[in-house]
Amino acid sequence: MKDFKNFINGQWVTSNKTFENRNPVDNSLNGLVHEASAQQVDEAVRAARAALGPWSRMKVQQRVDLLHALVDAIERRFEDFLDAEIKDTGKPHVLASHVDIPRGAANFKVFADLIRNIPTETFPMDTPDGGKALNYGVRVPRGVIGVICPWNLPLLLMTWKVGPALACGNTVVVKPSEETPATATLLGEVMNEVGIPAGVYNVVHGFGPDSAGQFLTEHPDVDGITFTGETGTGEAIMKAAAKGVRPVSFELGGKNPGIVFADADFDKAVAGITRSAFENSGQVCLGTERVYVQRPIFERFVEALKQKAESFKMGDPREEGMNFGPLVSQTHRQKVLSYYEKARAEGATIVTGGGVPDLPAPLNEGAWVQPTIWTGLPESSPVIREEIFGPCCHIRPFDTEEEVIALANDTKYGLAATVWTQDLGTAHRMGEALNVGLCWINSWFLRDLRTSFGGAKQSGIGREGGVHSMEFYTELRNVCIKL
Ligand code: NAD
Ligand code: 6OD
Repeated sequence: MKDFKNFINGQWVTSNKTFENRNPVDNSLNGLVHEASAQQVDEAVRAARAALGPWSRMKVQQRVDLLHALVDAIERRFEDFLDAEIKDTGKPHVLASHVDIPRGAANFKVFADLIRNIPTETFPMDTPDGGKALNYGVRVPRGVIGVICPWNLPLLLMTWKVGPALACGNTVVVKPSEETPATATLLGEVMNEVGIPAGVYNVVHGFGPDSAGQFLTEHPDVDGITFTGETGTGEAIMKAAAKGVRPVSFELGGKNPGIVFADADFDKAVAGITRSAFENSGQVCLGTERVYVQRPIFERFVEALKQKAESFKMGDPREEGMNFGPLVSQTHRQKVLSYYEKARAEGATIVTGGGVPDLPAPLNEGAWVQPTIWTGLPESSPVIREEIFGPCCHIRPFDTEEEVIALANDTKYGLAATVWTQDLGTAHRMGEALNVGLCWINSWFLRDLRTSFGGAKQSGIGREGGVHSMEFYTELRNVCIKL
């Protein structure tokens, strides 16, 4: 059994208040998490503040070398990270080993490389007295960054923020999700191993309200808050950040459309929507919970997706061939099952699933639900309007491009869309018409880390990725020199 301690100023810090961390595969106990007190969060912020000067003034090449050493160390301890992530989330080995952990390392590499190659603007100017002046931009670190993370892709989403933050010369205090403390804690060990100075990376464990999340976001010495999670939590954090007018970067919820035109490559579209609806058991913010299929292929598509959904293999995530895991927790399972119940009560046609799978002990103690497909619900249904964050989707037929654009955009969210068509004109028109931050055509979750990432409407504030991350993790200063 593990003890997940706070990592403050390079030291392991215990708390007299602990809570259990359970494996959602079978509800077995992974370990105890040490919940940080307000005083411990304050110590973490102070440590980050003290480390800020030396870290930000360190030669860029030295900082870059340390981050590369960190990448090497994550790769060396790949199996430890894999084991921690699988135990915390129950996600299949194939997913954690191909997506989560490699991205954990890549997030440091990409931003370490980028930081050496960022141009800033210059504006030579004529002055009123007939002379000359030169304006140029300097990017300086924002300061101490509070990083609040969700549980669905714990290492990937945490390092997606910590990578650019550290590369730009900031220091961080990370509050991982209470559901998934393991990889953020392990990263502390690796930080010490490679010699990242104490206080540059700190981890405080706990919950949101009246716990480490609130203590961190309300702390007056935190200069900026980057958050990934639910839109409602974003509202609470925004209120906390308003005190002291601290900037925020938000990656929030979604209710993303998947759109399949009749001219799409049918098999690729089915495979693509299978991934976007069910990967990570639907616990991906970019996932597709609303599918719109053009009428001529509607029946065939529903049948093909049903077959895919019924072919997933559930079980021990480390076993060969397992490709579908449980939800992250019993609490989240209750939420997802409540939508399964709502769909039934509203008279949806349940194409497949709709309940809990019949699994042998000890898996029957885990947080499993069946992959589920519905048809026949009105667009006004909460099942179609609200983010469920489970392995489920509703499929509806459409006739025209204009109609599907209106359907897809009729939501308070605007995170992502996936569109399947072989017509280049349709592809371009959809890329322009869909009100989202990310539009994938004939693909889904295909990531180039230099591109912008973020959501429109209530799906987020700001963009991260490549040079866009510099907008949040640095302040741009204009220097004007009269020559
Ligand atoms: P959540 O909002 O419940 O929790 C996220 C984090 O916020 C946790 O660490 C939690 O402890 C903390 N928190 C909660 N209340 C807080 C408060 N008042 N003050 C400070 N911190 C607080 O989200 P979740 O359930 O962990 O993750 C699922 C959600 O995240 C979904 O809505 C999903 O769409 C969203 N998400 C979005 C993206 C994106 O890139 N847009 C990516 C992944 C997940
Ligand atoms: O790929 C990324 O950078 C990213 N932020 C993915 C988010 C996935 C959400 O669940």
